Amino acid sequence: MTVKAVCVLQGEAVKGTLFFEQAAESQPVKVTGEVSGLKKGLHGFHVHEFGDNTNGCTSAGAHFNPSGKEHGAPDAAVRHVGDLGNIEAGENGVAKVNITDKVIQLQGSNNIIGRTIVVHADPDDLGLGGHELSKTTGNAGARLACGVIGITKS
Ligand SMILES: [Cu+2]
Ligand SMILES: [Zn+2]
Repeated sequence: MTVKAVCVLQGEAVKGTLFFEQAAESQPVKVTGEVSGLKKGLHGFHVHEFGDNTNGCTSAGAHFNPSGKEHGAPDAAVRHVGDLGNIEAGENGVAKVNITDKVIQLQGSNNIIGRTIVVHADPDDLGLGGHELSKTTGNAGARLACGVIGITKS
């Protein structure tokens, strides 16, 4: 069964809309969309644990990590479920998102629906930066925008 979801990112300057689609539980999730208002370059892009934005993006908690692993790159063997790496903004501050991921799901055990997407100020070092935060957050800095992932019409 195909499941579709959407996320509207809200921040002070950064805005965006993301679309999620998964054709079946055994299939990867496609994430597409656009984020604007960014500084040129890489920005950490994650699913955080809670679908709670009551105190802004802070309330979303840490990276979605149901199996208690270390932070890593999307293609690494060891990663948080929520680790989607980076998105890259051009001169115009817009990042086009086109990600296919085999770990996040829209159904079953690693379901991200009801959780929060966060876009960060700095690049995610993918766990390799040697900073004290590399293995937990990728040292991606402030939370510029966030939004809860919600089910949409299939
Ligand atoms: Cu994050
Ligand atoms: Zn992580």
